[in-house]
Formats: sequence, structure tokens, C-alpha cells
Amino acid sequence: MKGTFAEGNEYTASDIQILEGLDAARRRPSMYIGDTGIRGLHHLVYEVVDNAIDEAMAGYCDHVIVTLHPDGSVSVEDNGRGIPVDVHPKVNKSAAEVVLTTLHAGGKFDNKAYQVSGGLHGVGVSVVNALSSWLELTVWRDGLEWHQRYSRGVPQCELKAIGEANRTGTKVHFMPDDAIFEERDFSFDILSARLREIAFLVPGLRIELIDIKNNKSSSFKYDGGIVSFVEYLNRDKTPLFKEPIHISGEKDDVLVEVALQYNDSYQERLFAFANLIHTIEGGTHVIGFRAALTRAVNEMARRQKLLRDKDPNLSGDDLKEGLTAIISVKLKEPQFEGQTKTRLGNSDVRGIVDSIVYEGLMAFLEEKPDYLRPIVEKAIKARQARDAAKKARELVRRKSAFSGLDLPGKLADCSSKNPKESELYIVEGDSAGGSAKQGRDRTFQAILPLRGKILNVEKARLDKVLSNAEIRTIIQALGCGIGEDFNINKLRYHRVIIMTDADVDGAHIRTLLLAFFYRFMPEIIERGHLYIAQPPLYRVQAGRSEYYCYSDKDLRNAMEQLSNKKVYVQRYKGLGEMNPEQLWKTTMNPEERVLKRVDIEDALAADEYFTILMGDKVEPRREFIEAHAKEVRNLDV
Ligand code: 0RA
Repeated sequence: MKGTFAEGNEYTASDIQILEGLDAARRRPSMYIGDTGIRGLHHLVYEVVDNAIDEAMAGYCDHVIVTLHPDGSVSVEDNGRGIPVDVHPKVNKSAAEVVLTTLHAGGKFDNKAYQVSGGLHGVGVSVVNALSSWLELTVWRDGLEWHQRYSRGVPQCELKAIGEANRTGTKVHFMPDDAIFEERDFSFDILSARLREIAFLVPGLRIELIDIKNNKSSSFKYDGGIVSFVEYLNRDKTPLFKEPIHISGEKDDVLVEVALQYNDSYQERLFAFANLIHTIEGGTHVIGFRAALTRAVNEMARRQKLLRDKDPNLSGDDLKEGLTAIISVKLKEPQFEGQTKTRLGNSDVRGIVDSIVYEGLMAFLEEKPDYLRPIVEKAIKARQARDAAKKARELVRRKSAFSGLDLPGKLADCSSKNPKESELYIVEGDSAGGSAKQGRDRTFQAILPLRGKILNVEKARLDKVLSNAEIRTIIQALGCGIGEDFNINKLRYHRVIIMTDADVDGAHIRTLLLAFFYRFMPEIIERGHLYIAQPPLYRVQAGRSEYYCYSDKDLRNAMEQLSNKKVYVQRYKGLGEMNPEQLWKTTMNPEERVLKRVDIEDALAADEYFTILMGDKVEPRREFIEAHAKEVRNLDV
């Protein structure tokens, strides 16, 4: 019999090492999965899915099924080769058990060609195992069906063959541990967005997402790959030419694939991937792409006389407007850098992408010259619009230059003029704004109530954004200008705090504000000045004592502690349900409140999900906003 923990055998040195490893993951989960909120929860699924994608990219798997079960567990099933089941004589346990219990043991013994797992997430299925109250592994391999069950990472039995099988593959079914995760509701939309993205990047792979409880499912399979991705992103836009331009090539073991198409909007939507990992901070592949695009368009424009000799070259910025592009590179040893490890650092990739894209574009435009004119005309208009925006910006700047004299009327400023200690609460709605004004400490807390609609920045150019009254009010209150004139040293408050209702509208406004800051004042986020207030979700009253709960986990804990008392639970839907005193106590008092700092990754995610899911749709998708609101609520400081 093999040495397993459950059967009372002696612990070997390697068993103890494994327990210590998994224990480390349980003690400091954020080190491994980023946080224990919604984001970390979804990370668990991606970790398992990444392994299945590796099988797909190696050519062994063409079907993945992700199932959300009614009890809150998730399973990820693939038809790959199956995790190896043979017993490793040295440690006397199956290879599968080693993979599921050893930290960082990706367990891939084969050539590490273009691997996804071990990339960004890279912590391995063992971390999923460690952070699950139970996990059930099924492997179909060698004509048999194998099973093993774990509890918090510890095997409850050895890997056993329980029947015959005429297929191969792996199923990992797990229950996220409620002792670890604050919330355990998987979001169909968040999973959908990432799984769809993967399906675009691995053409031919079918990925299904099934939500049993809500009787919903999606199935993604795109034989057109990233060309389909571009068409999808432009689905409710008006493209400037019929088909996306598609370029691919390989050099020095680096695979490069690019698809692009212009539309008549004003935003750029460029998504770049390295080994399927979304490099949201960009990197050498993006730099190479932009350089090649700019050079090729200018050169062809001059040859075709679309630019006159005396016209200056179109700049990289001119060519951004209305561009939808996907860049996908695959390489052997990707280096991920940057704050969130999502910037590709390999320096040789820049030149490789540049030359492949430049040559590809030149050849394409040579053959289809009529693709060029709309691109050039659009870029020239973009240049003119940027000049106009500059004037509009100057107007706002001039108005706000005399801060104090020309502050917006709605602003209830604080008495301190020291930005370091000053806070600005941007509050949704007049009634909540009123409570905040009464409840605040006016020496250092300023209140700016927002009422009107905030413009969807996705749809507008900077000059249009600047004509939106609410946005102008915010810019004036902050005092630091915008766009090219932005000056962080003039920021009047070092804490800018978004405070919105815990409902769909509040989430929508929060998402819009995040997208606005991300696009037009990213430095405020990068320097850690932007926060989201965390009003309590529940008030629990038991006799004379009251408790405020800020998450479902808080509520569960409170209910457990008060299990034999009579309790009254109030669920807060909006800030308006609290009086000024309660608002101060729960949400604004620095001694008590919970503030979540927004990092650039969160802002990027808000912006991206916004783009991928909503595009031009007028009505935001209720459910997505709700799910995403939770994600944003749970940013880890
Ligand atoms: C180790 C080695 C091999 C495959 C896998 C692990 C593997 C892991 C997971 C996790 C989910 N699905 C998976 N599928 C495969 C290579 C197998 C071989 O060489 O036959």
C-alpha cells in the first residue's frame, strides 16, 4: 500500500515538505493568487484551465468544459492526455498526486514549448487544491478511470482506478474553501469574458461554460482565431474596411500573429497577449507593432500621394483612433515585468514583431491599396481633433487655475489646504451627498456630489469628455488638469475616494469613473491616490449591540458568533439608508472605515470588461455590472 496521509502510514520527509508547502499557500493565499476576493476566486478556475490549454496548444485537447455547480463548486474537464497516473517509485505516489500536492510542480516533463501555465498565474493546480475545502480529481488514461479525493490539499485516499475508460482527459472538481475566500460566487460573465478570449486565441478549441443553478451556458469556438476576435470587438461598430488585416510570421522561435481593423469610433482597442497571457501593461511586442504600423502607413501614404511632401508624418497617436487590434506572440521563455507582471520584457521580441508586421503590412497594402485611404484620412482627422482637444483642455485649465476662486459650486471643500491630509469624496446622488456633508470632518474631508450622467468615456473623444459637466466639475475640484497638461503636483487631495451605492447604478457609476481616471488621469491611480469607499453591506443588531458587516464572509462570521441570539439583519442597498452619523462611523471615519486602494490592474480590468462586454450597448448588462461591482469592492490594498 502506498503512503498516504489518511491511512495512518508513516509520514515521509517529502510528505512533510508537501504539507508545509500547501500550508504556506493557505497561510498567505494572496501571495499565490493575488487576493482572496472575487479576483482570487476566479484565479482558481484560470489556473486549472491554463493546464488544459497547454494540452490544447500541444495538440492533445480540443474541448474544455467549465461547470458551475449548484453547491458553489466548480469543475474543469478537458479531453487532453490526462495527468500521468504512474507511481513514482522514489516517493511512492502517483505523478498526479505529486502534481496536486507540490507547489510549483507544473509537472510538465515534456518540452516546455509555448506553455501557458507557469506563466502569469503559474502557481499550479496544487494551490487550487490547497485552497479548496475538497477537491475531486478524475483522470481518464491508459484505458482506466482514476479517482482521488483531497481535503484542504491532503489526500483522503490514494489514486485508484475505479473503472474502464475509452477516452483520455482530466477533470478537476473543487470547492473553494470558505475559510479562505470572502466571497464564493463565481460570475458567469467574468468567466465568460476570459474563456471567450482564450477561445479566440486557440482557434478550433471548444470551451463550454455551464451554470447549472441558473440554467445558463455558453459555448465558444472560433476557427477564425484572432481575426474573429477583431470582428467580435468591432461587432457593433462601423469598420472602415471589410475584413481585418491579418499578418503572421515566425522568427527565432518567436511566433507572431496580428489582426487589425479600423472603425469610425475614437477609441483604440488593442489587446496584446504573450503565450495567451493578457499583457495589459503592454511590452516589447506592442512597441514593435506600433513602430511598424506607423512606418508602413506613412511610407505607403507618401507613395500613394495621400500625404503631400510638406505634410508631417502621421504619429503613432494619430494612428490609434478607431484602431482595433490583437497582437499574439508565443515564445519559449517569456519575461513578465511591471507592477502587475503583465508587461512583456523580452527585448528581442520588439524587433521581431516590428519586422514581421512591417513586411506583412507593406505586402498587404501593396496588393490592396484601397485599404490605405480611409486609415490615412482617419488619422489626419484624429490629428486635427487632438489640436481641438488641446484648446478645450486649456479652457478648463484656465478656469481651474485659480483654485479657490473658481471651484465648482457643488463642492463642499475642506478647510485644510494641505493636499497630503486632504480627502475628496466623490459621492453619488444629492441625498447621500447631503449626509456626507453633515457627517464629515470638515477640516480635511471635502464632498463633491455627482448628479447628472457621467459620460461613457468609451464612446467619446477627449474634447467631448471635457464638455461633460460632471467630468469638468471633477477636474476643477482636483485642480491638476488633464491629458497633456496634467500635473500631479497640483492635485488638491491625496485621497480621492469614490463613494457609491452598493447597487447596480452605483456600480455603473463607479465603473465609469474608474474608466475615466484610467484613461485620462492614470497617474492618480499609479500613485495610489484613488480609493473606493466600502460602505457596510449589512447591519446586524442583537439586543443592544450592533455590528456592521462589509462582506458576506463578515456576515457569516457574525451570524455564527451570534447563533443563539435573536438577531435582526438589515441589508443596505444605498448610502441614503444611513444617517450622517452612521455614514461617518461606518464609511468615513479614518479610524473605523475600510478603504480599498484602486490599483492600475483593477482600473484596466474595469476598462477592459467594459469594452469587451458592453461596447456600444446603451443598457449596460446588469448582471455583469453587479458581478464586476463585487470585484471592484474587493480590491486588496
Ligand atoms: C503533467 C504532465 C502532463 C500533463 C499534465 C500534467 C496535465 C495536467 C492537467 C491539469 C488539468 N488538465 C491537465 N492535463 C494534463 C503530460 C502528460 C503526458 O506526457 O502524457
